Amino acid sequence: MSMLSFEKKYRVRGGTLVGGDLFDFWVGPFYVGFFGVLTIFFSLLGTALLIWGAALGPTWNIWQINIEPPDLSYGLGLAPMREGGIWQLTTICAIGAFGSWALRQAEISRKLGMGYHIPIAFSVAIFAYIALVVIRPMLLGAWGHGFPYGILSHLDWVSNVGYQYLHFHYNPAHMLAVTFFFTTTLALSLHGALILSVTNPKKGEPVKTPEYEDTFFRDTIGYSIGALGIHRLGLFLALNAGFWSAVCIIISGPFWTRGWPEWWNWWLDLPIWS
Ligand code: UQ1
Repeated sequence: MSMLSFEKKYRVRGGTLVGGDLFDFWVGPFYVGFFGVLTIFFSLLGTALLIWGAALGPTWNIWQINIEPPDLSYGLGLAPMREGGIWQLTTICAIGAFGSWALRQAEISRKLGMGYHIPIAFSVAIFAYIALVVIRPMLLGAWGHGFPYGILSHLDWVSNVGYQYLHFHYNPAHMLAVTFFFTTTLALSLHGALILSVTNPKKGEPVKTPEYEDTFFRDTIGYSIGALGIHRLGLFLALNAGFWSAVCIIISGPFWTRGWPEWWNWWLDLPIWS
């Protein structure tokens, strides 16, 4: 089926999560929907807030623009706009935009009769962001523990929070997250290379069959995970990368306040060495 006749068949009303036919239409190639409208609303408002915050600041240098969260003394209360309120409203807009985007993905999945894998995967990325700017600040008792919105300033925040725990690479959840990130790149590079190698034959030669894919890996490592399996593995690796990233920052402060190298003293403290 050509793309044009496919779209005629599947671009039909229905499958929305709220509001029935409200906003159930397309603009050019884009599905709009209630959550498309919400995404645009939150994105425009959030961007306007960031531009306002930049206009108040000392620089228009794109690298140095910085929108700070409120001072720790404001605790979990609302701060005046110029003293962190802009950061607080921007955070609400960001969560609103990301959440609406995930729900728009869910509506499109429903329309197409597909699984919800894409919005679920995206939700894990949203969870990692919410861990940084909502969950950890609430557990620590102040919005000021959120990270600042700026290209260089957020890098400084990551560096400073890392050194606050002496050596973040000793954080066991951070170890898991890093390992999952690297393994994700390994899996995707193997998979991408394998698919391109079998689907780009020399001129005049046919595309190779899945048996070639399986045989390559059986010949090299004695095992092939299979065409469906590699995608299950890839999704599992990527979701775990995001999940353990969120865990590693949530436990830093709320559940462990000393240096992370010291956490490993549980090993030296085992009653088996004497
Ligand atoms: C694999 O076994 C496989 O099945 C044929 C793929 O599918 C196309 C792959 O892309 C890759 C990378 C593998 C190898 C992966 C493992 C974990 C053995």
